[in-house]
Amino acid sequence: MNDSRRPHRGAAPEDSAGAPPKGLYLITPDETDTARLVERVRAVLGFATWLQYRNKQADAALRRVQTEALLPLCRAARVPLIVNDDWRLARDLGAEGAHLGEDDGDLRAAREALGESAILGASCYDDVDRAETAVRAGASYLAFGAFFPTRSKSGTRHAEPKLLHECAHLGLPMVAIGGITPDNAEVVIAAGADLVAVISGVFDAPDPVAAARAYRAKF
Ligand code: TZP
Ligand code: MG
Repeated sequence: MNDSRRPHRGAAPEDSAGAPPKGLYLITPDETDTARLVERVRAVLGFATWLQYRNKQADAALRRVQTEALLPLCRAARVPLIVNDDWRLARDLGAEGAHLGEDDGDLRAAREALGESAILGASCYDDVDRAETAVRAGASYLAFGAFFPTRSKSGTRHAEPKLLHECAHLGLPMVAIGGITPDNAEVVIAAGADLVAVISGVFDAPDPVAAARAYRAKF
């Protein structure tokens, strides 16, 4: 279903033909019931290009348990697993990558620890300078947003689609995040987003499978 998924640890942010990844970058909801989390992810994982494990309700022990639970699922589906916030957890468990925001430590240190082939994402919010710095520090992709209102994160900075145009020359895959629905996804894709990162649009949808399919169909 998905040509840009890579099967192994150390997946580079491109497919076998060297093309940038495209599609749905699914992000997990704040689900503290691990069995339920696994089932919710399992139902829609086949539509995802990448999965990010993110859980702002979980403590470190639960995050480890949940990452361990998701890894075999992702391996079986050949979807790279990217751990939010914590590159050490990604390294310790052999996940394919980590996603770091401004409070999550040094990108360069993460790159060094995870190796050249890890998928290393940088939150760049609404900030071109931050994106340029992330490129130099070894990011594999740049995430921008929030493009639209979201209830999944407070205190977001608003990004305009034109930011994606402005950052295209940096040459890394660009991820758009924040309130992205199947209806508004086209706005950010047309502006240059390679992937749309989504939590509630899939996991809070009345029919998560239909929603995931709808995002996938945009690419
Ligand atoms: N970063 C910026 S907006 C956001 C994050 C993690 C939340 C995205 O969630 P949703 O439900 O897809 O708007
Ligand atoms: Mg973070």
